[in-house]
Amino acid sequence: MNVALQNLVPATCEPKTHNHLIGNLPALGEAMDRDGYWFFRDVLDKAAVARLRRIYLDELEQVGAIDPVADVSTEAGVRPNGRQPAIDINRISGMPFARSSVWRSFVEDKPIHDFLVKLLGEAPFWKPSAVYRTTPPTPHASADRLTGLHQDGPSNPGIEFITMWAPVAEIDWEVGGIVFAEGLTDRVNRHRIDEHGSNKGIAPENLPAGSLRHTTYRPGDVLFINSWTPHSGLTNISDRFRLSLDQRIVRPGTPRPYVGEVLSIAPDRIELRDDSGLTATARIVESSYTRATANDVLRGQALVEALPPGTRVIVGHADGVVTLLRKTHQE
Ligand SMILES: O=C(O)CCC(=O)C(=O)O
Repeated sequence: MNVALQNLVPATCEPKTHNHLIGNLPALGEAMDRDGYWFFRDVLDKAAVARLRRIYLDELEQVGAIDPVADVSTEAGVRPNGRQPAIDINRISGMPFARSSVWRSFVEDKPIHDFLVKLLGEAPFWKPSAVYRTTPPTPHASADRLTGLHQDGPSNPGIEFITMWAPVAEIDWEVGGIVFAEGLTDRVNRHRIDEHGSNKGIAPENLPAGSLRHTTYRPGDVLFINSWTPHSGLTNISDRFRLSLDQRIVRPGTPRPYVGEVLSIAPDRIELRDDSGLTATARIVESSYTRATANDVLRGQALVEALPPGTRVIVGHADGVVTLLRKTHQE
């Protein structure tokens, strides 16, 4: 990369590690509220991560993006074979496995489940919006390497959650992965808000200098991000795929959203069957953040058409009013 472009790439520092807090729920809660993340080194069972990686690699092999890896170690990642698959392989949403609950089999793999229960003090309640990332090298995609600085909270109001982000193979500075701002946890919506009320990206210059964190993420490491913490993916300027998984957990002790299937929907109300078997109705009002999977707000007929009966949705709610209505994805 030439020097002028290099100057646009934000400077980052190493994050803290929070391994010493595991088992201390109050201290973990304070760290999440203060630092805006937990970063744990080498805590996830590597065999379980390797099983997940195998699924990613099978998919990439199937679409012809990599040559068979056979028994070669893939912890450090895999290289594209130079062929151009017919589908977009940045996220595996178009690939067959995205339609099955691969993330669920990973988090229910016993050592991973046991770690999560120890960490949270209870079994996780998932807010199901999984993203399987298989980013190929895209060296010229963005001069500052940021794919979109954002907070997860403002587009999911009424739900207290943390994002779990795990490398599936090694992700160093060139492979990219994720950058996140330390210490920015105040509940301020830092996005530009467009005329429809949709949250649009955060300008990097609005973050305090020196706040961004990045490290070489290795299989076994896992990052959890506060929903108010600004973060962004980084473009991949390496010669390997970036392989990672992200999913969301409702913060223990906070109200759970409905997660279930739309029974009926109108511009001002939704009725759904929650996965617990309960049927619920909630009113959609001006302040409800209503969307599909992208952050763009949908209203009226556009909303009704985007979420027809049978659609799986997540509904944040308070006093019978929708705070968030959105589609789940990749369950
Ligand atoms: O992995 C990335 O590229 C970004 C992840 C992210 O923005 C998220 O999980 O909310």
